[in-house]
Amino acid sequence: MLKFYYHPLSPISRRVWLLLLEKQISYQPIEVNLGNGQQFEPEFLTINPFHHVPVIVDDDFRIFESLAILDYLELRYPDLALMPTKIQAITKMRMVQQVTVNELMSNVTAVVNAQQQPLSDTQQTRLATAWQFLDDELQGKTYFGGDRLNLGDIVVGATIPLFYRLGVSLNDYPCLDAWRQRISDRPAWQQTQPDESNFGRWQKWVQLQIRRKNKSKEKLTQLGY
Ligand SMILES: N[C@@H](CCC(=O)N[C@@H](CS)C(=O)NCC(=O)O)C(=O)O
Repeated sequence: MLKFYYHPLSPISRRVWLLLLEKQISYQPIEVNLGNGQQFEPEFLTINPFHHVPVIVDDDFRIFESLAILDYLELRYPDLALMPTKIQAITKMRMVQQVTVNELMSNVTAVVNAQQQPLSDTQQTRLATAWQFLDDELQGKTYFGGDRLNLGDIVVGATIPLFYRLGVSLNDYPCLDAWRQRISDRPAWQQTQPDESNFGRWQKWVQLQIRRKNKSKEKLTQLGY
């Protein structure tokens, strides 16, 4: 059976988890304990040398990098399709995914840490530009895929609810906010949503990573790098 290495609080694992549920693919979940560093153990490093979840292993075929996993699963299990067929629709779906990864997820730790260090003007502008882009994409549509969910909805859908829970207001982006509510009501989203206490644990874990990064930066500066 398809093995799914993940952590239940990892928003990037959630992309794959949502797809597995939406496409009703049977899988064996294998939790990797990121909190105690299991991702750095030799056994896991042979599965993903970059020590990240998610990873899937389908028979002997191993894949990491969430967007590659989504593509693989979509091609391997074409039922309940999440991939559009028209050139422009596929390209738009990719654009939506990449904007989410490059403009939003790259700023998520800064948003978690915003009480300690307020977002810079550049970060705020990048986020607002991304919200506006996504809102424009949703004009007159139910999902990013039009009437049907697609792989863009999966990636944005693992991301926007996270920012929303971190206190980002979407009031100025009514299509995006209505879409957020719509997908959050879907059973796959309900099933993969961390409860309040786990969400708090995830925030603490991210803050710990930030502190560790800052400490090693300080050390390098002291050493003259
Ligand atoms: N580019 C990777 C990023 C995956 C990633 O950063 N996963 C985080 C959890 S959300 C992780 O495993 N962090 C543990 C670590 O890097 O040690 C992907 O899209 O799959």
